[in-house]
Parts: sequence; C-alpha cells; structure tokens
Amino acid sequence: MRSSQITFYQSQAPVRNEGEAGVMGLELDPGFARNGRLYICYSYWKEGIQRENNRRNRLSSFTLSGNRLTDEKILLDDMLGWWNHNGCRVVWGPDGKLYVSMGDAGDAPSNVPGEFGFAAKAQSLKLLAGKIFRINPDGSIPPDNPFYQQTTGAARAIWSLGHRNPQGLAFQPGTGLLWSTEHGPNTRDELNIIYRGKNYGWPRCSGTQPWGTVLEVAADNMTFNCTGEDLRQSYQPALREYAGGDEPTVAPSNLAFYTGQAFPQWQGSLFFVTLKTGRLYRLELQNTRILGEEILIDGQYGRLRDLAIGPDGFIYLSTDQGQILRLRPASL
Ligand SMILES: [Ca+2]
Repeated sequence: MRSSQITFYQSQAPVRNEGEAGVMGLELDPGFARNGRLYICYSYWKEGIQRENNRRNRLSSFTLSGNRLTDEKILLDDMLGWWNHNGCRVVWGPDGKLYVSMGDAGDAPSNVPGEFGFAAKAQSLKLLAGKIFRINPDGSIPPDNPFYQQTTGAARAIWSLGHRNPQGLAFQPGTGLLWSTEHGPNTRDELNIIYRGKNYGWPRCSGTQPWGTVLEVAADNMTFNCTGEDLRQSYQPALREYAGGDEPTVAPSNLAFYTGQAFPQWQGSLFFVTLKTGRLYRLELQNTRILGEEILIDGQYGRLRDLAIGPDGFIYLSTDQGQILRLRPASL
C-alpha cells in the first residue's frame, strides 16, 4: 500500500518551520494527472543559516514521484519573511499564470539598501513583501505585468501591493476575478478583489476606509492616514471588512468558490475559513455583490486552516489539530 505521507524534498535551504511559517501554499498543475507537477510556497532560511535576518519564502515547482517530491525548480525566490506574516498562497489563474501572495514580513528589516522600516515594505516596489505576484509557470515574468517597466529583477512580478498578510486566494468562476482574504491588524480583516496594479493600502489604510480619511483605532493607538496623491488613483479599499462588536477580527485563512453538484443551492457561493474564531463562512454572491452571509461552523473544531471543494462536490476543511473534515448534504 502506498504511504499517504509525502516526503518533502530537501533543497539546500531547509524548510523554516516556526510561528506562522512553514509549507504554506500548494497548487496542482492543470496537467497534474499526466505530469505530476505541483507548486509549493514555503519558508526557508537563506543559505541554510538560522539567523534572524535570513528569513525568506519561495515558490517552487516539484514533480511527485511515488511518495517523494523531486525535481525542484525555484520559480520566485528570496521573498522577505519573518516568524509571522509570510502569506504564501499560490493559485493557477485562468490566464495560465501563477498568482502568489506574500505578507508584509512583520517586523523584518528591509533587505534592500535604502528601503527601511516596517511601514515601507508593503508599499515599496523594490521589496518582495506585502504583495501579490504574477509569474509564468516556468518562473519567467510576463512583460504585461503592471510594474514591469518601472522595476527590475523579481520585483517585475508584482501584480498588486499594500497587503498585510493575504492568506486566501481564489479565482471566481464566471467573472474570472481574483479574490483574496487578508488578516487585518487587530481590527478590520479584509475581503478584497485583486485588480491589476492596485494598491490595497497597508499600512496607511485599513479595511473599507476610503481614500482621503484618517482613521484612529483607539484600542491599539493606531492611526491609518489614508491620504496622499500617490494613493488617489491606485488605492483599492476592501470589498468587505470584518470588524464588528466583541470580535473585531475573525482571522480569515483560505477561501474557495463552490462549483460542485452536491450542494446545488450553494453554486457560486464564496466560502472562507477562519483561524482565531474557527468559522466557516458562506457568502451568497451575484458577481461582485454580496447578497447574504452565514456562518456554518462556529468554533466547534478549533482553528480552521484551509478548505477545498472535492470532485465529489463535498467541502473539505483542514484544522490546526491535524484533522481533515468533510461537509456533505445530510440527505446523501
Ligand atoms: Ca487593505
């Protein structure tokens, strides 16, 4: 019997398992059944040395051979990391490109000379942190990326900027739009639609805050000064924020659109799971309009990390306790 345990191929830089870092994102190649190719976003120590400023993340492709991942090809490397805020989701787009999210790398110092400080990282077009990237599946960078002309090297892969820690990425069937969930600071978690070249505001703006306003969050003494001509054209506020009542954040992890047959009434719905509150949300959508929202699981299974729609139309969820849960209609 084949083991269900897959050996993670050890490259020269070992996986960095700490805090919110590790093997974070997985996507299968559309030809996986034939070629065994898959894409993994993971955290590692630069030069294999566990030193504070050596925290990095990368996206690689592998071939699944038996129960081993082999033939690593590094596609996007040296993305700035920290013990938290590593992002690292990866999805295959309808345009045949790979989209990868990266958090703002927490309090990591900049690794680019002249680019300093916590505030600069997600807004800087020189740093591979606080961004969503778009690359070809062979690691080359499409010349029609929005900042291709004004940047050099791997920064040409930047598709959108101003992200804090986007840990959900999925394309919406029908519209072809890329949606993302993103962790807010201690308030205003976000649901975003990711448009080419847009600035999602962090750390100057938060949630659905409009451009041109200053937001004071009394509890944490934070000020979001969402102003400035540089943001006027490019800023894209969140579509929806989660910031209500006694639970100012829900900690959204991955999301998925329902395309199966088992729950016909949920066709086209957006589902996302949360960590801190352990919830499964369902959003009823009409294209980009949210018509309704319900919570189907509310903490009974602890922190919910990820979800996927199976070919059987059932919904599969992973928990931080290492369980896989399956949701199916009661009538089956
Ligand atoms: Ca934002």
